[in-house]
Amino acid sequence: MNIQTVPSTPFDDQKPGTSGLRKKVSVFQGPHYLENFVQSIFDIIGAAPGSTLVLGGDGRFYNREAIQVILKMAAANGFGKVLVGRDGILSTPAASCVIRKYGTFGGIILSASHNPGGPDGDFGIKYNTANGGPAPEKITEAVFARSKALESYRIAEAPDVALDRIGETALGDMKVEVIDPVADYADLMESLFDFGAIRDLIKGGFRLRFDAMHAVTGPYGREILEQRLGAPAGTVINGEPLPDFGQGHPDPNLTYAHELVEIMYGEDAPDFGAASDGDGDRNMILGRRFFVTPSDSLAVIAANAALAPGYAAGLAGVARSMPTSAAADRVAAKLGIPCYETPTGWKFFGNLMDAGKVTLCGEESFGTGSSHVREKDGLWAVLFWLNILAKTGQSVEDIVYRHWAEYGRNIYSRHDYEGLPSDVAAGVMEHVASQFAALPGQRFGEYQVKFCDDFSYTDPIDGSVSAGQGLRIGFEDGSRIVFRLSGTGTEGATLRLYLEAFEPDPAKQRVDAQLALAGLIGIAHDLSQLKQRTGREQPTVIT
Ligand code: G16
Repeated sequence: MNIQTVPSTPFDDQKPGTSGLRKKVSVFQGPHYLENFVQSIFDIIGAAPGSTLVLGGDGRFYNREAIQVILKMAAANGFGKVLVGRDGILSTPAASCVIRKYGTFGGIILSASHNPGGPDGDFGIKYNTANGGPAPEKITEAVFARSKALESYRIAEAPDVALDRIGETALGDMKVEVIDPVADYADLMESLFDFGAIRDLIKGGFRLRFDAMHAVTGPYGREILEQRLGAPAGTVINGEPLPDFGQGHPDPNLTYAHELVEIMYGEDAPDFGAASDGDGDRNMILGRRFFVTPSDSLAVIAANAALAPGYAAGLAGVARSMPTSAAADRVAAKLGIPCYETPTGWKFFGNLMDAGKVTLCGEESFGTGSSHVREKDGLWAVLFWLNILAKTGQSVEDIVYRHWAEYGRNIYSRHDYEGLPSDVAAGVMEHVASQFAALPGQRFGEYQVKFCDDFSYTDPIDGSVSAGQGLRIGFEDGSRIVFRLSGTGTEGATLRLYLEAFEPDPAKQRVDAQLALAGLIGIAHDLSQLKQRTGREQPTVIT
């Protein structure tokens, strides 16, 4: 096999964000762009010759081409074997599962998550370490530094590898094993949940819909829900993965998963609805005409974890990202287990899970998961809910209402302002932060400011510090306003405004979140001059 060393020039914009490097497809298609980043990863991770790598993606446009390039570069960089999902497909949690199950050196996942795909859409790439989780910041920062100095990359001269059939082929000295992308993951799910009870629930007439949004979870949903759990054909909608996601926006929220939302809020709605995103790690849970916030979903799962066989022994602890509501904290307090507050980004949970400090993790950004893998996991959350529904016999709505009555309700919402000019978004953040010295003690209507800060996290395991993680304004009654800039967009800046209030009285809990939070929304707008500075009257998305 002929290995070429191709001269290249460094790029200065290959800084991984919240979850890997995400750019427009056209940027990745530019000469040497993908190759440089992949070589930077290989240079930094220092895999011993003969190591095994996992490779797969969410099937979006450019997935197939990128897989062939990475296979040839892996061969040229001394890997002994690559496990690749058939047709280049692996959902993010399935990739994490495969890395762990086969003890590989790590894996490369091709995805821009919930961002739209297609020739004009987004593409992304990230590296996961041997624990199955996203590389921590010390690795992503080293990769970025390397990318700014890289002057050549290595690639094998070889024909493309056929990826449509399971089995092993050779690429020079390296083996390429094409694996079933679904089987290992589906087996893991079956080991964690009471499939018998869920099967009986469905047999008894319980109706559900799962919207795969033309993204990666279609084949996973069909195998698990329709084949193994016996849900009728058609339970999985939009189940055919398409390179452009059917021109949709594969983000499971009330705005973008509108087909499912119409079904669940329509006549004769099913009992349960759920959706997942581009790469299968996010989830949205719906009851009949009822939306479960991701923060509540984490809390409900934590409170009912013992109902699932894989968690019957109890939870070591829970963790949530800072902007996620404190609903899970209340459950943890009652269970007498620790609750950790981390910056946004699943990579921050890895150390806690590896050290056995937490079992469940969750984020307001429609992410829930556990130590079964090291990624958030959309279908896992769906199955956890089905397990809870099967064991309690209650509806989604009843489970949440009872939960609020017991623990109190953390009323929660996130307002996103997408595609802002970066300087405008930065100006809003600076303006808010500039008031921090004067705010504590000030009263705004019924709310009195208790503290404000720019969230900083010291990892309790390795002592690493991550500063500048979001502006928090906390009030005496436990309510909160948070301003944060997204780290996953590819165009301009997205400003996120997170709002949270607490209502302990069951008689006042069944209120519309936007109405209940109106006072806090007003304060947030006054403090940030959001409308004046952005010219936006409304958020782009409210979740
Ligand atoms: C990624 C991260 C999550 C994070 C989310 C939103 O999810 O893995 O941890 O919460 O982005 O991040 P941001 O608020 O910075 O946009 P995904 O599903 O996009 O990989």
